[in-house]
Amino acid sequence: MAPSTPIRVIDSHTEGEPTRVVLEGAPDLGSGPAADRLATFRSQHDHFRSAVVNEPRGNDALVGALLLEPHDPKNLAQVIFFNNVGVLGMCVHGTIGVARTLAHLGRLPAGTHTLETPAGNVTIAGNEDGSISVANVFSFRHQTNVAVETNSHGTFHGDIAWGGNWFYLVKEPSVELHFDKIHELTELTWHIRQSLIHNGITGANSEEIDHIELFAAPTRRDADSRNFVLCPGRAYDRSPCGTGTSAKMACLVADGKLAVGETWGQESIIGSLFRGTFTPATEGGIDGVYPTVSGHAHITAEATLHLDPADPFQHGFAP
Ligand code: PYC
Repeated sequence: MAPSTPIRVIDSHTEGEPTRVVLEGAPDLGSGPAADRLATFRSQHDHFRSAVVNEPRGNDALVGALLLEPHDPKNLAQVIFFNNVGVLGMCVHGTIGVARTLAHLGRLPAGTHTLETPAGNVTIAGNEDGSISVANVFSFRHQTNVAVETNSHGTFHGDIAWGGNWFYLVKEPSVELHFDKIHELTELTWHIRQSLIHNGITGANSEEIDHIELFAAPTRRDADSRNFVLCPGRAYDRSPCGTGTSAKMACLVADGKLAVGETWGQESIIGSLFRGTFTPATEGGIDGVYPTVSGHAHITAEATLHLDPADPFQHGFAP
């Protein structure tokens, strides 16, 4: 049987969290805005998503990124992110991975460049220390001190905030934020997420809160906080999660705990670091911030994926 179109990819990791950028072989999604292409990808090409990021070619933590022609030619590119269970409106670690991939290909001229994402346009820039900065979408706190009762772990209190994805930011985690506790942290945050759904607790416009973020004191001297972030498909973020760092900064600013000109150092559960700064803003009557998040990414592989029609697992599998 003839194999399908080869899929050319470049893999990288950003502060430990992997990204797979699809350069060639993606389905034709037209030339519209990112939100329209995302809708087409989600409704018509889910098998492609699964083939690229799920086993046997990928893993639960892997985030895929389709690198597409921009809708507006003044932008550098359009990017559609996806993971082991679906699509993502925005992903900061993935954007840093895309920027590192473009630089590796010699396709990132000096200066700042705009990328179109389904959550809005973001700006990327390379820094002298080798890190990459992402000026993220408008981020804001939606609700504060929301209680959620779990059957298994008691009641938690947290803020609901948007940083390009919806987050529930827990104030008092009952499990120590230590790498040895990954299993317990995953169980805990999964229960919190299910309890949010069960109790009808959502982001704005009834949107599902699909990221849960816990905080504790940092172990690094250059960080202000350490986090654990559960992603939608039950994988934990190896990086400090850039959309989660954006949501956190929006909450800190709303509480008067982070001032203009200050840098927020967010450490991940594996000990890697994002640095965040912000510009205050008001959009649609909502006070929030435009966060900029910086981190390092490294290329790990260049590959061609093959989907063999005779392979019963050609489109991947996930639990
Ligand atoms: O860095 O924004 C992020 C992110 C979202 C999900 C995984 N990483």
